Amino acid sequence: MKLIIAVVQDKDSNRLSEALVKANYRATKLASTGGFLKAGNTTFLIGTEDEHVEEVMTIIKDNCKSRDQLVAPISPMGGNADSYVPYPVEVQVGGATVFVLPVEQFEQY
Ligand code: 2BA
Ligand code: 2BA
Repeated sequence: MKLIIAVVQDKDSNRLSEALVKANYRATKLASTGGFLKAGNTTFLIGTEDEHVEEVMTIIKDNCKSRDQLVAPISPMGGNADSYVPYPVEVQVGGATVFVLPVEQFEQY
C-alpha cells in the first residue's frame, strides 16, 4: 500500500475530489498553506494499493493545472535594499506537487 500526498491549488480541489470519488478512490482533504506564497492550497491524502498508484496519478494530472500567480513585493525591513524588487513578480504554481510514501500498516477501527 502507498500513501499519496498531493498539494494542489484550491481551484482544482473540488474537481479532483469528485474525480477520485467517481473512480472509487478514498481520500482525505486537508486545508493547507503554501510556505512561499502564504496562500491557501489543499493537501490530499490518498491511501491506495500499489497497483492503483499510477491511475491515481493520472487522475491528479488530468484534474489539476498550473497557473501563473503574482507575488506582491515584501519591503526589506532591515534587510538588503539592493535586492528589493519593488514590483510584483509572477511565479508559476504547479498543478500538483505529489509525494508517494510506503505505508507500513493500515487499520480502520
Ligand atoms: P469520507 O471520505 O468522508 O468517507 C466517510 C465514509 O463514507 C467512509 O468511512 C466509508 O464508509 C464511506 N465511503 C467513502 N468513500 C466511499 C466510496 N467511494 N464508496 C462507498 N462508500 C464510501 P471510512 O472508510 O471509515 O472513512 C472515514 C474517513 O477516513 C473518510 O471520510 C476519509 O476522510 C478517511 N479515509 C478513509 N479511507 C481513506 C484512504 N484510503 N485514504 C485517505 N483517507 C481515507
Ligand atoms: P508555495 O510554497 O506557496 O509556492 C508556490 C509557488 O511559488 C511554487 O509552485 C513555485 O513556483 C514558487 N516558489 C516556491 N518557493 C519558491 C522559492 N523559494 N523561490 C522562488 N519561487 C518559489 P510549486 O512548486 O508548484 O508549489 C506549489 C505548492 O506546493 C507550494 O506552495 C507548496 O505548498 C507545495 N510544495 C511545493 N514543493 C514542495 C515540497 N518540496 N515540499 C512540500 N510542499 C511543497
